[in-house]
This record gives sequence, C-alpha cells and structure tokens, in this order.
Amino acid sequence: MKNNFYITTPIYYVNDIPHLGHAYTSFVADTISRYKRLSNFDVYFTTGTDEHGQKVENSARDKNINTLEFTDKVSARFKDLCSKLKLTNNDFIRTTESRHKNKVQKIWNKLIDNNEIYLGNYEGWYSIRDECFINESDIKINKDNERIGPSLDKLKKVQEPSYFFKLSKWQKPLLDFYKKNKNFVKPVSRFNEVKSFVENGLEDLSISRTSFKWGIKVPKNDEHIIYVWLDALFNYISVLEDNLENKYWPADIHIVGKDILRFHAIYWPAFLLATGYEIPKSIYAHGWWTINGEKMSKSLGNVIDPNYLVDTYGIDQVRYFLLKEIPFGQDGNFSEELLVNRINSDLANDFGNLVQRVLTMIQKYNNGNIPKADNLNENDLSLIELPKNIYDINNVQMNNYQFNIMLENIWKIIRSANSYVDNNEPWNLHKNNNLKRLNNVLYTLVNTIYKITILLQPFLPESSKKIFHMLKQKEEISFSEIKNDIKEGVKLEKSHPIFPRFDKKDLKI
Ligand code: ME8
Repeated sequence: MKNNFYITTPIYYVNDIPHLGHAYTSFVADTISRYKRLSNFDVYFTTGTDEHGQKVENSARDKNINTLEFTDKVSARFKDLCSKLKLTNNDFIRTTESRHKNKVQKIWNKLIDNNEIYLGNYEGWYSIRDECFINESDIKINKDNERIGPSLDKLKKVQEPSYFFKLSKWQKPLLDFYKKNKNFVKPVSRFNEVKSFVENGLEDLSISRTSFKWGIKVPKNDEHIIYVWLDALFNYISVLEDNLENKYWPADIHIVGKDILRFHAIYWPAFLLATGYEIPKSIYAHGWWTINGEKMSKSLGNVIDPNYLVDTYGIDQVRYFLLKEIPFGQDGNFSEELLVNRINSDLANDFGNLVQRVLTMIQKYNNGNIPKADNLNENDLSLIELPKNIYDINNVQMNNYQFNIMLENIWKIIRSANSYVDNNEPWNLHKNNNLKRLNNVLYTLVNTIYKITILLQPFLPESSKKIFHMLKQKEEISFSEIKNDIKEGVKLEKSHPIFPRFDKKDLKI
C-alpha cells in the first residue's frame, strides 16, 4: 500500500493576472509532488484561485467589468498557467464554485453550533491589499499623514456590525500544539515569529463584513459576507470531495509565501480546532522574489510575466533557475541576466554538453548501441555508484526542501562525469583501437547519465523525458530503480541538444 501525501499551494487572488512569484510557489509544490510520486507516495496536489473579498470586487469595478465575469477571466489565466508550466496538480479549486461555497457555509454553521462565534461591532483599520484588519501597533503614518499598513497601502476606517470568532480562547491550545509539533512551521526562524506573536496574546477575530457584497453570505443573516480568509483557507478541505477528505486530510504540507504565514499558522489551526478538524502536518513559508530589492507584487507593479520567461527560455530552464538560485526559505533578487547565466553555465555547458558528447560518441564509435561492459575498473564503478549515494544524501535534504543543495549535489556527479570524459579521452581510445576500454568508458558514462536523469526528474521533468526518450527508456522512472544499471546492447535514438545557449545581447527585461 502506498502512503498518502497531500500538498497545496495558496489559492491566488484574482485581482490581477499571475506573476513569477505565483509560478515559483507552484513550481515548488510541483517539484515536491513529483519527488514524492517517484518515491512511491500516493500524492494529491491542489492549487486554485481566491475570488472573493473587497480587493477583487474593487479590481473588477476599476475595470468596469461585472465581478463574476472578471473573476472567470482572471481565474482562467491562473488555470492556463498550470498547463503552461505543465504542473501535475490533481485539482484546481475556485472559491466561487458551489462545492466550496456550500462547504464554507457548513463550516459557519458548525462554528455557530460549537459556540465559537458571537455578533458584535467592529471599529478599526482595514488593509484591502492584505485583506485584514490592522492592529494599532502595526499602523504607520506616511508622508501625507495617512495611516498605512505593513504592505504600505492606505488603510480604510471600518465601523460596522460584525461576527467575531473567539480566537483569544485558542491561545493556549495553539501554544500547546506548537510545543508538541516542533516541525509544524518551517523554517524554524519563522516558527519562532509565529510563537512569539501568539504568546503576546490573541484578540477575537472579525469574520464578517457588511460594507460590500462580493463573497459568501453568512447563513441566516445575508447582510453579512464571510471574511475572505475564513472562506479561502477552507479551500484546502472543500477541494477534497467525496472520499478524498478521509483519504488525504490532514494535509502533509501547505506551501505558502512568508506574507501569509500568520493566516496559515495561527488562524487556520484555530478554525480547525474550533470545527473539530485535524491540523495540517506542516507549513513551509518561503521567501520572496524581489526586483532591485523590492518584493515582486501586483500592487507594486514590478512583476515579471512567467509566460514570457517560459516562452523565451523553456519551462525547465525557468524552473531550474528558481529552484537553484536561492536557498528555499530565503528571499532572492530576480534578473534576466542571472537566469541566462545559470542556463548557459549549468544546463548548456555542464549537463547538456555531457549528454550531447557522450551520446554522439556512442553513435559514432558503437553504431548507436549501448556498449557491453566487461570488467569495469575502480574509477568506472565509483562514478556509477555516485548517483545512488547522492540519492541517499538528497533524501535527507528533502526533509527541509533544500532544493539548491540537492541540485548542487547532482551537479557534483555531472562535473565528475565531465572530468571522467576528459581523463579517459574516449576519442584516443577509439583512435588507438582500444575497443574494450572504449566500451567500458562509454558504458560507464551512459549508465551515469541514465542515473543522473532519474535523480533530475522532479527538477527538470520535461528534459528528463527527452533524455529518457533518447536512451530508449520509459517516460518516468521511479527512484527505486536508481540501483539498477541501464541495459546493454539497446540501440539509442538519435541524440539532439536539449539545452540551447542564450545570448545576453537579447535580454528584454
Ligand atoms: O495571498 N515571491 O494570494 P496572492 C515569491 N489569496 N512568492 C510570491 C511573491 C513573490 N514576490 N508574490 C506572491 C493570497 N507570491 C491569498 C492566499 S490561501 C488560503 C489564500 C506567492 O495572490 C506566495 O506563495 O496574494 C504568496 O504567499 C502568494 O503568491 C500570495 O498570492
């Protein structure tokens, strides 16, 4: 029986079209999903769009479009991006779907039944950009003497009747939960921030609004709209229809950006405790892609279009860059020049060259057939062993999702294989008619490339398929096969270059 593994991305707001930050989170979740599938887990991977709230309503109004029509259009852009990036998500949930709205209303009734909600009045400052009320202590004054929130947007004064969730009573249960579940939030530094926030005390949370209409109505009091975060967080359960909830809940991991950690690590477990659900096993809050040091965001207008990057450079190239360039968890600055440098050095020079020159030599010296090995020497065997060793090491790195280190480890094999070519000079072995040694060298190399490609599948899924095709293998090969060698005697497909080089003269961004 396979173990289950449920992984999610945030559901993205549809106030504007997707940017590279969204693509990043989705690529990460897809990489983990593929890694787990290749490790024989039964994976369920979901993503989607968060379509209610004042921010979305205002964006539709600014564009003079009916709100539903607007959300349909923008949500489709996010869905298209999933296909464009060839994500392997099992479902895509929209909060405007009835399966979701029904679930949220049921949750509301449950909160009422459990006496977790009371009706009161809210008076305070609201950030539409972040869709949350801002505490007095977090408010700053800008140069025009206006109140601004942590995301630097102008705050709106709100005074209206509101239902409240009794968040304050969950302070102690949350702290107890954090104590028992030391890996609930990663990285550790972010978990510490969450803990100290909760230790400072929690106020009850306003969970309904009456001053706008775009959202899920509160059952039996439809003047009120359910707070967009209460609505959105439950997507992680409403997407699991029929028996899927029993099978996959609680989630193994929610991948989120650090901007929305508080909602996931504090409000979400409190909502779940209050409704009798189990709490997800872990949350990973990653860093931000910045442009010249500033967070890439729709509101700041400094976003990069992932469609442009993928059309220009290729899916795997962009994916590789995002995973390799920064340690997962930290911020990183994006530039097209860095992307091109990475593609040219790691993909075209190191890996692409290795594959291309080895497969070309097999065509030239052995008629395209994988040569037979006979009495491999110690150097040959130690190169062939490397991928299995790195696989074991990477499995440990995977506990903290340190993709850049995992890739660096795989690149150690690639560099060793390139040095092995240079040291063994197969062209001279051919010239001197030393065919036995030539066959051993070429066999060692093609076997190593085969195993490197097994390891690379979650990171470079499209290119791995192309290499497996040239090696006459299945499209996907499970990690457990890393210990087996490639079969001798197989006639290879004609090889072609997989990673073209790019010229820095052509940069557009
Ligand atoms: O917050 N760098 O939606 P959102 C890296 N609807 N990742 C980034 C990024 C950047 N510069 N900008 C955005 C919402 N992201 C809510 C979520 S979940 C129940 C509701 C990614 O459209 C990152 O994952 O503002 C971040 O948390 C998410 O997009 C925010 O997307």
